Amino acid sequence: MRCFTVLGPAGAGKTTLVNRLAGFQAVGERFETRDGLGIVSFAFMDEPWCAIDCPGDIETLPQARAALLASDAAVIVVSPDPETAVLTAPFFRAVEASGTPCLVFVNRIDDARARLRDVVARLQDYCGHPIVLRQIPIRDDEQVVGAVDLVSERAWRYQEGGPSALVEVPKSVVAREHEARAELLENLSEFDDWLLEEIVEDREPATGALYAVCCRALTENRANPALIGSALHGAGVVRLMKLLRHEAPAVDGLRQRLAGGSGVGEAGPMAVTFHAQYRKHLGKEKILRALVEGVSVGSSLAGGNLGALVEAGTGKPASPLPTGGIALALKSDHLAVSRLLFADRSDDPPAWARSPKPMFVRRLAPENDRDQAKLSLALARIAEDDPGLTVSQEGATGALVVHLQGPMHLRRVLGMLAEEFGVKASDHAPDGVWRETISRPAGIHHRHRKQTGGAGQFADVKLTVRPNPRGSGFSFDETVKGGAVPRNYIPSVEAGARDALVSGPLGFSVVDIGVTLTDGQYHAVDSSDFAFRAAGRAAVVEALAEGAPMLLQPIHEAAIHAPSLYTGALVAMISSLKGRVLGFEPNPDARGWDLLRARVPAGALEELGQALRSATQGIGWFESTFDHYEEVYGRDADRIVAMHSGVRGDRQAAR
Ligand SMILES: Nc1nc2c(ncn2[C@@H]2O[C@H](COP(=O)(O)OP(=O)(O)OP(=O)(O)O)[C@@H](O)[C@H]2O)c(=O)[nH]1
Ligand SMILES: [Mg+2]
Repeated sequence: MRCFTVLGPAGAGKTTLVNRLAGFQAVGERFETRDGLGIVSFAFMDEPWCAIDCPGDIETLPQARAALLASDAAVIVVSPDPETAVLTAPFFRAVEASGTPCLVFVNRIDDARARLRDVVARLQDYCGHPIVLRQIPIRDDEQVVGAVDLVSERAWRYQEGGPSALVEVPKSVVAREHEARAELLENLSEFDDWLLEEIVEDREPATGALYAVCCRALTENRANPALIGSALHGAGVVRLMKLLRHEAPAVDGLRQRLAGGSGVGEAGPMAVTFHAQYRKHLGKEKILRALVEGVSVGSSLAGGNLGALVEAGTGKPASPLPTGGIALALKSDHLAVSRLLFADRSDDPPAWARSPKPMFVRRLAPENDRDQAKLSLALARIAEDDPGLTVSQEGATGALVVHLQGPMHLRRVLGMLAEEFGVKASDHAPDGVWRETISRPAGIHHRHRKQTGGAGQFADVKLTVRPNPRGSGFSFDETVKGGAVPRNYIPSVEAGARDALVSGPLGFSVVDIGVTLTDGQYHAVDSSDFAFRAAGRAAVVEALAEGAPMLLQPIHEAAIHAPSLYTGALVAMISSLKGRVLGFEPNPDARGWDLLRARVPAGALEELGQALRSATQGIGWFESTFDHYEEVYGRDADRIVAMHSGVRGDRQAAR
């Protein structure tokens, strides 16, 4: 069985196209995953095929990347509108990173207003390989009514609801056809010396040999052929399937790609899992593609036995799978998703199949406090299967923080928590990660003394606190003379000082201060580790308040990815968020994209995510890492402190 992934911007007509293809000879029903991937099996010229229809919504790009793990080829479906070419950028980028042979289907040709060559030129801005136009449209009164094939030089007239009819090349397109064909040959001659020679010698290359060059160009992933058609009217879809059939590689090409090179022989993976979902009462189902012959129920795969295999669309038993066959693996708990499966082990997928850590961050809390552990467990289960989700815990509070693809993804995760795991949860803005320090030294003398029943507590300390350089953290030393504080109690004073750092006078944890214990007193009976720890803590608490506390905000360094078209707008946007642009340059790994580096206050990251999304039609994203802390003064500081004490108040009230 051969398999390709269909992807492209929302509304380009991917689902319409896949339904058309299935119409040739459908096998069972379309199988739809919870996140919207459609798995469709059909036959074309009596050979089995499978198409994976990905939603155009950017939030499901992680699923599309995973689908490429199981794909011999990719079809990028686009609209014939040069103005929307930029929307294809994320799809070209994902497919190129994966090395999947890719063809472009310019759909909705019935609705085309622009010139096809302008459309292709704008698509080329985002595609690293040459896009090689294989057909040109035949127009009748502006309306596209057919196409001329540039290799065979045959013309076809579309017929509603039936196969296109072979016609003579209309006189009106002859000149354009010659021009486009010359361009095609020139493009192809770049990968073929024979063809180059034919052209130089002004000979007419044989059609069969020309097809062979086309086939190599796609199989070796050196060019992307482009076809035109209308999924809605069934025009050009047979041509598309024929191109895939004759020119796209079969499953061995994928196996080699996954093994990271050529000549894999026995070494390549036997199968891949590219999607999984949990179903209440049924457990987990994984979608698996066999890359070799003989994968069947009971087969040893990833160090365990395959439990059950059923067809995705019909639920019928599907064992043994043909080479390249796709099925749902059930009762196979040992299989994880997005893995390369060998008999005795499973490997991580190549880096291109993994998605960057998403930038949309929310804190989740159970509606019922008692469900905290259940929520944590359920999120971990969901994240196992969801390549677009990561879960972490907030350092100070232990709250559960999810990194998601966007608001729709959040809704899906909350829905799954409720329906599949019975946990109702609500989402909140993540806590800020501010810190505080002091701006001047302070000295304190504190005596801890208590008389409780028989035994008393006594500890007396004198200490100073001072600001440490930014980034140097906490330090402790002592200058105690003559055993005023006995050696064995000094670590307790330090432990007390550290206790005081958990929450400073402004309500944040305290960094970058130095504490020196200078003097003190003790009592032979009543002094203890406990008493000195309490004294150290109280002394530092008082000293911090004396030391003119100051708010620090974390500054992140963000790497922002967006088509270069948007870079100007992004530079302005970053300044308005009090960030600083460090520089930008063309992204060497993705044609048409810039990589912009900026320093941005952590408190502005959420806003950066939203602004970036709306400025780039959802295409741009960033990854950020903590860089350093910076002082915040004046009204900005007051606002953050007030907001934070409000949040703390709310949470305490909720307990
Ligand atoms: N005129 C015209 N309309 C089309 C064509 N193909 C699809 N459409 C229409 O475009 C709309 C979107 O089509 P879909 O197939 O759902 O698009 P999609 O690419 O699957 O969209 P998402 O799954 O949302 O990303 C539907 O109303 C289709 O009828 C076409 O060739 N010509
Ligand atoms: Mg669709």
